[in-house]
Amino acid sequence: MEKIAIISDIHSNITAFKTVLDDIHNRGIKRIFCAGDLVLRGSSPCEVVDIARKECEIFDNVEDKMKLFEDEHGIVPDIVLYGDIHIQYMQKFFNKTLINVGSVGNVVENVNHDENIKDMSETTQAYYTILEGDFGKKQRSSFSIQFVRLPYDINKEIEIAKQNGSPSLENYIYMYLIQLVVMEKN
Ligand SMILES: [Mn+2]
Repeated sequence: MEKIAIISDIHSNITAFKTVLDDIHNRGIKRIFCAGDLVLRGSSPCEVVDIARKECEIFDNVEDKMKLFEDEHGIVPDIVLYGDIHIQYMQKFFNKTLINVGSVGNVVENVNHDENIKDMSETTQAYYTILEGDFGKKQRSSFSIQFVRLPYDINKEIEIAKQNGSPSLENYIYMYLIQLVVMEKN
């Protein structure tokens, strides 16, 4: 069986991106699909785009790709994956499955219901998704979905953003890498 990695919403976060790529390579996964949002905010837009073009198959127009897939294979997909909302989940709709692969560089799962817990690192990691199965087969066969979350060095990412003069830096830190602000305030 073949494994593929689906990543999305890197948002110029080079530290999170490299952490995810290292993990994918260490698992021996050869194909990486990227569902978009490579840049906007974050420290390193150019470097992220350069690396993504080398390492990933980028979905530039998902609707066209799905139409092409349906026409070529005569199959209407049972499982649809997407990014964009930065929240990783899986949901069943009757006999179909919808999966959000999560965000590499900008999770919005900054959940902390206990003020005594100042460490937000559990919900501010780099997220992506692995699929394992027999790709291209028309018959149903064994299929696995794996949600991955990786700790990465957010302090290092903020340092790079400062060095590169990223726009709206304070807002970026607060809105997108919020646990540091929470920790510093306490
Ligand atoms: Mn996004």
